[in-house]
Amino acid sequence: MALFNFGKKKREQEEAARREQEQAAAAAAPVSEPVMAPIQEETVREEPVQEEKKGLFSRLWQGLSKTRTNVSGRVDELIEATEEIDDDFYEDLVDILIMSDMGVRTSDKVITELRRRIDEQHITDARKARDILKQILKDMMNKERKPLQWPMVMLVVGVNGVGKTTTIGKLALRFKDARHSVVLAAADTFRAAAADQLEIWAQRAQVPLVRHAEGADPAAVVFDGIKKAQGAEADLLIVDTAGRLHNKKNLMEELRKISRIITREYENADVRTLLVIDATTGQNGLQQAREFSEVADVSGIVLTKLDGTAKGGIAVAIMEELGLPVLYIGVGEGIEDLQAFDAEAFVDAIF
Ligand SMILES: Nc1nc2c(ncn2[C@@H]2O[C@H](COP(=O)(O)OP(=O)(O)O)[C@@H](O)[C@H]2O)c(=O)[nH]1
Ligand SMILES: [Mg+2]
Repeated sequence: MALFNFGKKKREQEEAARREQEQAAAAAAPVSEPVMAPIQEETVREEPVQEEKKGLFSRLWQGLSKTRTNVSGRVDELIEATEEIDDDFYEDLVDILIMSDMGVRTSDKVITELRRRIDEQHITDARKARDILKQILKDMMNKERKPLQWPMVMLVVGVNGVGKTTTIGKLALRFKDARHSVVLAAADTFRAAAADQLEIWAQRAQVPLVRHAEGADPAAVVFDGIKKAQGAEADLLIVDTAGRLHNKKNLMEELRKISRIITREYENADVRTLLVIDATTGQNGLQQAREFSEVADVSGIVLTKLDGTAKGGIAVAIMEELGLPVLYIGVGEGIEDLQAFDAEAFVDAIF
């Protein structure tokens, strides 16, 4: 077993200072106030919020450009060509939504609601229909999320190649930047390359990584990860998994075993299972999500590679058809290209 530890001393000092601050804040806060960070952990950074928001939005805008051209471009054309809002208009619009991978059921639901609001408000201008459509999508995707709680274990699952390891690297950096201490566990022991790849990210993020040899028991890696996280009083342990869906029974067993270890060894930790879905796989990805949520208690979705698809409507389908929140989205291969999902910004970037 190799244990990698970077900048330990400095981190410990930072940690001690952070804990002291937290304790002081906790003492000052009313008892009923939960001492937890909001999901938008950017808020604790020191950069000017406005600047950062602009930067984040431009990355989102850039990352969703293919979907925007596909969806917004077609909607614009339709509006141009529409003299009155009639059945043809709704039919063409539903086709555009389906083509963006929103799924037939979800697209129909959106259009039914659009019809209702348009009738109710006696709207005749197709341009106004566009604004209402945007609002409906925002309402649909604006799901309540559980606030983050520390210590936390993030179990990252999903089929091969969807972007699990990359996402973990991005998450590690993100939380570290928000002054949380992070430990990574390479429980994808199926291929040695997986741990090597995670190790590169651990080095970039300057966070410790726990790994075993290829073929080792993933639960044993998780066990050591927990010990490492507890020893360092870390906020967050992120676990990379192999997630071989082709054998559902094995996967279920593996995840169960990992969960048991966490429950037994890390009682006070909040466990979140993040399912990573590759947006470029469209409806297939939706099917994967369905199958995974049958075997694992999925808390939320990370939708990756949105920059590589014109069919970002899959985000709407996932939320609507599976009732699972999209928590983060990947809009590129860079470290900054993982964003906390924001329904408002997402819809504004594709329309
Ligand atoms: N364009 C793009 N590529 C991504 C994104 N996330 C991951 N990737 C790429 O997808 C490939 C597979 O990622 P990896 O993390 O190894 O997937 P894993 O098998 O699930 O761990 C890599 O080439 C990543 O760079 C993203 O948001 N956008
Ligand atoms: Mg991997």
